Amino acid sequence: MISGHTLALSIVVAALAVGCKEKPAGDAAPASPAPPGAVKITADENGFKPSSVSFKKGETATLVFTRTTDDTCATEVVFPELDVKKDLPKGTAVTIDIPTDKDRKLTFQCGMGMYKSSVVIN
Ligand SMILES: [Cu+2]
Repeated sequence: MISGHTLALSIVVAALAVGCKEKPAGDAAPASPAPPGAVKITADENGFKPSSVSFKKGETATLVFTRTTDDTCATEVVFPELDVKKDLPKGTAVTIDIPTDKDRKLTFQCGMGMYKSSVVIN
């Protein structure tokens, strides 16, 4: 199940890789310090890493995204269920607070809907 998903994703990534770099390289800004308890997520040529994060219901949950390469489609991160979309400038930590008021699984992905990843709250 996981391998099938990964394979399908790889094909999509390969097919779109050429047309996926829409932004020029910017100067890397210094990363701001992450709040305590935050989970760091790297956006690189393989997508988001880790691709699955879990938080306890009711606890403060923060994700800190940092893009480390220009060779990726993940120049922004989108949380469709939260209606959140943030640019990920290379080398800059971008903090997103995750609501943990109820059990659920949230998806996050790049702007084109590839690199699907998840946050589980339970
Ligand atoms: Cu993409």
